[in-house]
This record gives sequence, C-alpha cells and structure tokens, in this order.
Amino acid sequence: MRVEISGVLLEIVKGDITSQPDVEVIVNSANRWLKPGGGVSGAIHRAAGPELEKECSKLAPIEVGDAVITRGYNLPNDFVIHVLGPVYGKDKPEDVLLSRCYQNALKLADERRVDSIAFPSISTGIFGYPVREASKVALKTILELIPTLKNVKKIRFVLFSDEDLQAYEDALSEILGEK
Ligand code: AR6
Repeated sequence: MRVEISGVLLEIVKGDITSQPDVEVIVNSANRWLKPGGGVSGAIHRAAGPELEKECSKLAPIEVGDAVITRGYNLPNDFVIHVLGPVYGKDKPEDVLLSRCYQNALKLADERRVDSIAFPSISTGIFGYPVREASKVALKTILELIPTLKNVKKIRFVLFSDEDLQAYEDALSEILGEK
C-alpha cells in the first residue's frame, strides 16, 4: 500500500528491515543498553557487524521514547536510528511513549537531511504492544509530522507478517477515511 501526502510517499510493505537497500536510514527497535538482543535489533546487529555495537556502547543507555543515530556499517543503509519503545503494561502512558519514538526518529532523520527512512513495528514483538493499537499510534504520529518535514520524502513501514501488514493497512485506511 502506498499513498502520497504533502509530497511525501508513505509505504506499507511486508519484509525484513535489514533488506531495504533503497532507504538511507532504518530504525532499530532497540533495548536501553543498545545491545544486539533478539527480534529487529538482533537482525540489525547481525547484518551490520560488530562495529555497530561498539558505536552503540558509547551512546547507551537511552530512555523510553529516545532516538539516537549511528552509521549503518555492513547494512545497505547509511544510518541506523535506534529507539527504545515502551514495554506494554509497564511504561505508561504507552501511546504517548510510542508516539514519541516515531516523532524523535523522524525528526532526527529530517535534521540529518535524510531523504528516506524505514520503520519496523516498534514495541509489538518482545515488548508486547498489541499491533492493532500500535499501528494506529504509529501512523497517526507519522501523518501529523509529514507536513513539517523538510528533507524526508519517503517513509516505509516494514512488517514481518501478513497479520501485521493487514493491521497497518487497515489502520491507514481508517485514519485517511476519517479525514
Ligand atoms: N524485520 C522487520 N520486522 C521484524 C524483524 C525484521 N528482521 N524481526 C522481527 N520483526 P521486536 P520490540 C518484527 O521484538 O517489541 C529486542 O530484543 C516483530 O515480528 O524486535 O520493540 C530488543 O533488543 C514485531 O512485529 O521489538 C528489545 O529488548 C516487531 O518487528 C526488545 O526486543 C517488533 O519486534 C524490543 O522489543
């Protein structure tokens, strides 16, 4: 699914966040210590190689909602933006904190004059955020920020399963239908 809003292309696709060679930056759903871990962050660190962990160790720890940027090393992307999403049921209010992750990542990318960015579904794996709720927060946040962007021209959500893809597509249709 792709839509253009205020000159920015918003795409929702199924895939692997480490296989997005046509975007300049990918977002990592990280942990506080910016260590490899599992899920998205394990995959990103494996693909980037050990230099990524070295750079990350200088930037850790980060707080829930924060975003920090590193190089991409062996990834096909120039940069990785690492965010710490809320643990569902623990870090509250979850929607505000999740929204902050997307805001901070997108603002940081725009400040660094990045033209394209790919996000995974932050917090909906190990951190337990229900994907239907999270997809609405993610997309509303991104849609609100789009008109303020100076450099980012392409924003992609990369979902790992058919169910997650469907949740994000439904959420976008619902939000755009509401307007
Ligand atoms: N590409 C795209 N999406 C993926 C990939 C991938 N390669 N791998 C998993 N997903 P998670 P969280 C999906 O658990 O919930 C880590 O250990 C996955 O199916 O990676 O924010 C960190 O170190 C799910 O829908 O992130 C933290 O400790 C979504 O990406 C913690 O887990 C997010 O799953 C972060 O948990």
